[in-house]
Amino acid sequence: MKIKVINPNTTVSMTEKIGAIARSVANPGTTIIACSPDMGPASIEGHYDEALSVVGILDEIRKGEAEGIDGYIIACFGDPGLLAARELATAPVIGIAEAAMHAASFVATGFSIVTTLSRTKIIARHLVDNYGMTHLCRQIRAIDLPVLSLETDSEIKTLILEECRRALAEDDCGAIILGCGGMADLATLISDKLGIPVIDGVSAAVKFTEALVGLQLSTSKTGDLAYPLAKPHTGILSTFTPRRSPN
Ligand code: 2AL
Repeated sequence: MKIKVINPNTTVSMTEKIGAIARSVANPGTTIIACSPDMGPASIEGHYDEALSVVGILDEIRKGEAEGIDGYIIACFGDPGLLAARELATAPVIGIAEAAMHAASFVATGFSIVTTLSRTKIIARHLVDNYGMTHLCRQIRAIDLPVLSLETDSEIKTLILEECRRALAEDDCGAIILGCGGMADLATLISDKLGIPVIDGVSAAVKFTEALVGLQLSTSKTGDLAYPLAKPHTGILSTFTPRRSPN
């Protein structure tokens, strides 16, 4: 099966890291295609970045549907454009935040999230509430460093580890979720050091996508996830007019 892992930011080193982690957990018969959109922000750290990233994500989904992709992963912790992507796709689409929270709910009765900048905590909080995970989320923590410092700052691993250690000591949580696609390579290291399940949403999303494809479950085209209605789009969105007819 072919899984397209879309890093919604345009930072190539992060896309490569996310792709490598996805491949390391994928089944032998799974091909991981990791990409970032042609257009979009270099990192996603707020509502504005999220909104601008969605058009590029939808472009990758549209191309993927023509390429025979079996499942998609949106590899940014805000799960930007998730429901819009599901409208465009027949194949399942999974966001890394929802995958991580669901995985955590299987192995613990409470989790904390450790993310990047404090301003992104509200995005995680909205997702926790939307996904019905409020009763499980003990705390949302931030290391207060920008996303791209994950690519450049060698000290950042220690900061994340220390924040996870504080979560374990103070939050009464049984699992920790890493709140950024760029932290995908840190879960095993931190889990080994702290002796607690540490969940990277990219890995969880790969395994959930494989499960859904294995179960022959595709995105429902009944109701609100039906293909978008055909109508003209103007300006720089003129190529985004849906080509498929709605059901
Ligand atoms: C993210 C993420 O996962 N990738 C990105 O560019 N921004 N979200 C976050 N809270 O760090």
